[in-house]
Amino acid sequence: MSIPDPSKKFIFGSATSSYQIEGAWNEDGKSASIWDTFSHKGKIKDKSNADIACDHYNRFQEDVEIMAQLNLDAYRFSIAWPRVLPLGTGKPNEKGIDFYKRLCDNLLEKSIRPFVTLYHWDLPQILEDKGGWTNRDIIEWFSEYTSVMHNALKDRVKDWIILNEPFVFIVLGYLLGVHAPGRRGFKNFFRASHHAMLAQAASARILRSLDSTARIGTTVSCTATYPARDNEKDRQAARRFDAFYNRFYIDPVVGRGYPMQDLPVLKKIKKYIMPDDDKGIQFDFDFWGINTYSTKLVKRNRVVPWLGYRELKRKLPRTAMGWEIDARGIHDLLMQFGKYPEIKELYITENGAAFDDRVEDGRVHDMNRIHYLNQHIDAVLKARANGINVNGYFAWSLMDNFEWAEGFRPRFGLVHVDYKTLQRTIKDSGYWYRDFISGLKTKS
Ligand code: IFM
Repeated sequence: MSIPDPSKKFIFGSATSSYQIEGAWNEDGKSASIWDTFSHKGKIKDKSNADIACDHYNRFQEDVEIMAQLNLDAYRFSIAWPRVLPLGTGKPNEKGIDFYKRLCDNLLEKSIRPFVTLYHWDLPQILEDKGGWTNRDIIEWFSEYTSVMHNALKDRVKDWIILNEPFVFIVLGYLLGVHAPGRRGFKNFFRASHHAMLAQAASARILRSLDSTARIGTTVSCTATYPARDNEKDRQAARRFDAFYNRFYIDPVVGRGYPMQDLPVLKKIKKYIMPDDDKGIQFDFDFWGINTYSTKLVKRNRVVPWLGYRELKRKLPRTAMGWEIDARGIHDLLMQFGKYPEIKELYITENGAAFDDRVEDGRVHDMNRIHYLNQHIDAVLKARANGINVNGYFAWSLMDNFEWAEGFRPRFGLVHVDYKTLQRTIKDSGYWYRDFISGLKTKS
């Protein structure tokens, strides 16, 4: 069994995250994460929780079989920190670690390359009780966790992703309080942001020092933004949006600093920056992962406090999340960040759409998703043809799962999951993706 060669060929995969699919929330020594606590408090739209979710923890072999049937080159998944370090730090939980080893072994047997995300939002509750991301000690906690996971998976994994979408877990979890841990306010937001950047770079440096052949990346959520009208006011609004949603967690890492010029409110972060931190948050990643779903049209609006822009709704088709469908965004983001000289390689680490899917006679005819994927993959390949070094696309998601504060209603999967029976049904989009991938393989 060997790790598939990370050569320059374009890879197609799919992505998931631990809390959204694993279930087994308290099995085999796992402790509670902030999402267990948050959902158990009834904070989710449909009052659900992911105690069972897709029960992937107990059904991972079946799921890897499905991935093989879909012809996937790669699978991106995340580690549940409280499953492997129930106290957040200290003694590792061998049973939890063993689960990820077995998952990787199954993937490698099928020649599916594992891309491991270290943090996709399920912080151990015990660390949140000490302040979570607002406590600067998280740099040490996260570093320790990184070493434990590297030691556990070093023979099985070459591709590491440090964080998933800092914007989302920090803005929604620490500024607006609509995601776990449900905290609010600028103070929490800026502290958590800066500490996440420091912890991210520290973790990446540890991986690099432990394994010079590891490929180390991180992911960001991005939304291409366009001015509503062709005037300076709206262009400025678009720059502000871009600074906040897209560049806030990229620019400081590549040495450009927090984009305070474009969005003055970001200056508040200075209070939490200690001497030498500007170097401490930098890391020369091997690759950046872009997660993107939609685009925005914005207009200057002084009434909206501190942001100074307003989003405009368009008459575009929408997904079940209400997100407008506009495939030019994925192309334009790749062009924008692919032109950063500091960025070596890009992947689309998430892209996909939720629709109200139904199983009919054992099939799910999700033409709308096929159309969405087709358009978006096309736009990615166009950016590649335009000279951008983008080398992979991961569909979100392998299977329907727990969509955070929205609960189980939105279905993003290539595979339908019946949450009562846990039966998996490959959707038409899954078959389409399989055929699309094999078509490309036969051509190359
Ligand atoms: O389900 C999420 C995922 O966890 C992070 N990126 C966006 C997806 C869809 O909302």
